[in-house]
Amino acid sequence: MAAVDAIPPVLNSKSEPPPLFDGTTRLYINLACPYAQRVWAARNYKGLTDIQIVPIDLLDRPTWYKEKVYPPNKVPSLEHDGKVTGESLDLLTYLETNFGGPKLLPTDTVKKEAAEELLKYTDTFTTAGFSTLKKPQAEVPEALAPTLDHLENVLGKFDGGPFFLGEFSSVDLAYAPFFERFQIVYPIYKNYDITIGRPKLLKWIQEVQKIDAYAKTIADPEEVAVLYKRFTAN
Ligand SMILES: N[C@@H](CCC(=O)N[C@@H](CS)C(=O)NCC(=O)O)C(=O)O
Repeated sequence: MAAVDAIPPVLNSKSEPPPLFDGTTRLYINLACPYAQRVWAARNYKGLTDIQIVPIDLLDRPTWYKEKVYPPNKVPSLEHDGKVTGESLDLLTYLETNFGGPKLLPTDTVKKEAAEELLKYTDTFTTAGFSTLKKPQAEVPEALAPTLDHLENVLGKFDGGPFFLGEFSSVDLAYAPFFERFQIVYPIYKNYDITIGRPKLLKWIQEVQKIDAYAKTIADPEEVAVLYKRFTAN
């Protein structure tokens, strides 16, 4: 079981902004957002506790977030060195380049190429995952098979562990929050287990969720189920 870190209060439309651009590094997230979770878990893994976590209520968003922090009005975003940047995959690289702690991206050429390809492929995977939630149940296994089978085959390509590159990396963090959610919602809304016949994926999900830095970011499964109902056609 992961030690539970105290999560700061969620800021909403009634909340005052933090003292912006005072030199503090802040990671703005939403507790249910899989994109933000990627970066939050990377921050934990690297032990970057100086990066303050600022959870935002996206359904009752503070106006200052868009006006003063991050005009695209999405999470995650990172306030660092007098500027704010976003996009979860870019932020994974940003953390790697600008902060210390254990590395999450490989330097080895072959693994670097594999990482780039897999990070690029996350869009294909998330698009398939979300669009298939809207399909009739009978069409689900076939619609998801190409992406899930591709990832099942990629796993195990490298020795050294159950992770995409062998060792744990940003690639795992890029996929894990979405698998976490799809593994909850597909059985409920589509009577389909995404890991059936895919033992490497199942093992991978279990192993990622054991990593303390990630475990501390796992969403409440009941909240995920309720939230994702709107992505289904049910
Ligand atoms: N491409 C962005 C996507 C971020 C994103 O869509 N975040 C959602 C929450 S999970 C959001 O902020 N939605 C608010 C909105 O679109 O207004 C990333 O990778 O960071």
